[in-house]
Amino acid sequence: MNDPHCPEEPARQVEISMDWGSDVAAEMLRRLDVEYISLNPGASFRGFHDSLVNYLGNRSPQILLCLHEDNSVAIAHGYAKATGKAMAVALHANVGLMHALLGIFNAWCDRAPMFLIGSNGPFDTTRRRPWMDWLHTHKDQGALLRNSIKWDDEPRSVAALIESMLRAAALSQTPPRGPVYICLDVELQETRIEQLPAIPDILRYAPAHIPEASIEVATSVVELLVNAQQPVILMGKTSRSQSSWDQRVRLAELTGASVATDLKSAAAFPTNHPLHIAGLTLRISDQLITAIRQADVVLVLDWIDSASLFHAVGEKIEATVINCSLDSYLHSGASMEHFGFALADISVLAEPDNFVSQILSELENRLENKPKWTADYAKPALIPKTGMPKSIGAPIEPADIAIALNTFRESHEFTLARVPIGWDGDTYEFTGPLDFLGYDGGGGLSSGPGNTIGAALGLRDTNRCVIGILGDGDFLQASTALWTAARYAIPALFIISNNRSNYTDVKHQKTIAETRSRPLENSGIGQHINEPAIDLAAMAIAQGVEAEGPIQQFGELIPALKKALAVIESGRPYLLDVLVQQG
Ligand SMILES: Cc1ncc(C[n+]2csc(CCOP(=O)(O)OP(=O)(O)O)c2C)c(N)n1
Ligand SMILES: [Mg+2]
Repeated sequence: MNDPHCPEEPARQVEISMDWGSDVAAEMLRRLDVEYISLNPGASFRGFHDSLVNYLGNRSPQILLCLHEDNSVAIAHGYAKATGKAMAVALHANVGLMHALLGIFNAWCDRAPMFLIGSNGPFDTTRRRPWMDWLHTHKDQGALLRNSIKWDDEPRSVAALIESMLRAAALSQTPPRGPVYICLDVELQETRIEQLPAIPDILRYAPAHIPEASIEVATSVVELLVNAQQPVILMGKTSRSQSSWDQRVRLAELTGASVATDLKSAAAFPTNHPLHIAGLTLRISDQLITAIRQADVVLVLDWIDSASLFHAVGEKIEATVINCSLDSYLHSGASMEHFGFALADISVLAEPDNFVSQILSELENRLENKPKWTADYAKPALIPKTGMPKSIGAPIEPADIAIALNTFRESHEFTLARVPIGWDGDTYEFTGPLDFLGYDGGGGLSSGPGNTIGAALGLRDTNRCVIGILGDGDFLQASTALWTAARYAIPALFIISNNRSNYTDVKHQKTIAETRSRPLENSGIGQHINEPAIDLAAMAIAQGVEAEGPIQQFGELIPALKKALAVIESGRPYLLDVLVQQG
């Protein structure tokens, strides 16, 4: 059922029967256990919208009104990151879908499950309203997004719609997961049902069991790991399950493997564990390159772009490489989110969490339950990199945000839904699977606010404070997402790491200027978001989100965070604009 904390639209007063095609689409979402549907309205799905409100009574799923379709999708993406579950998103014919495409690309690259409901038509030209119905009809709407989804359909009858939605739900949740799209023709939505086809038992259309590796493959991997002197495990995309986390820790300790994680993927291993390789970043760290050079066995668990990592090592890889991933099932060549074709002496077609679970007991047996790693768990505490203690009047460095957050971690459980591009992963430890939810998937800005809101929505019933630390450029591309957080009292904390610039691209301009011996001082032109500086707190307040900022002195940071945390703990969103130094 719906989350009782979510302020709702009026629910239906009387029982309404399933009389229209779109009622069936709404009913199916309920039976498929979809909790929320984000949308920006449009006439092309007015029938479906009516069914959500008047047939379902706006519950299970409940509508989340968004002011831009990119935000609708980013919220569903953040929700999937936090819960592993698919939310629905309704998209207006053509134009709403076009707005949504970037978010869909991000979710696709991130392999996030999502139920996209489109609309079209009327397909029959004689039934089109003048002007707009023509503009908002497309012969093959799925063609606009087919390269960024697992499957799409445009069913032509209620019976076909039922089957289509069953298939969509199962496919979206079958690993490798991803968005699916069902387009509802206006005529189908607005058809009065003469005789309702039987809706089958959903449980009889279950997603497929996740495949395991064969016994031969599992045994050969165990053999390699038992005999390895210096194994390395690359822990990439994993689930948010605590038991799978514990199994990964056990795997590392049993085998004595050094473990790498990176900021593209959600937290996969305790970064404060002595076996974790330092240098946590979005990019390829020097520490990781060194570890691969010294390794004799490398176990790759769904690591994003391992081919580039091996290229960066720059010499023949001596280690035996085991690559465990199901991702190749989705590789079509349409886009390049499959990255380079990665080295693999043994390629294991299994989901990494499953595979770790599969080999663990055999490993325990072979090693007689004696972990190769025996050191104490405790690792020296983080050394702040910004020269603490600082004077209270000192300007704020980007890393100070992490350092300030650390001071609250004994009393609060944080989920970082997002961190900015330049985040220094060695300033803030991840100690559990919900501590960090990874990056945007497709490198498309405007995802940060929505991802943060979706994660806060998905984790609302837990005791976690959900925080998105966002670049100002990312935030400004999607700032109207905040209204949805205010409207539905979603307790997300947005901390803007505000350098008043698209600073990542300033660095690119500097690189080009250096190569071309051109003036370095011009590298900020067309990049800085300044003169006039934008009042980000005012943008939040205008949408009903409490806010403070810009704060610019180190001494303001901790008191401001304290206030921010009190607000989100009382169930309301908050924005803190932190003016940080560029660099
Ligand atoms: C939709 C989209 N437009 C443009 C870019 C190119 N781009 C990558 S990083 C960046 C700057 C982002 O600025 P901000 O979020 O403030 O982070 P900063 O680099 O300043 O830390 C831009 C414009 C992109 N990745 N996505
Ligand atoms: Mg910036």
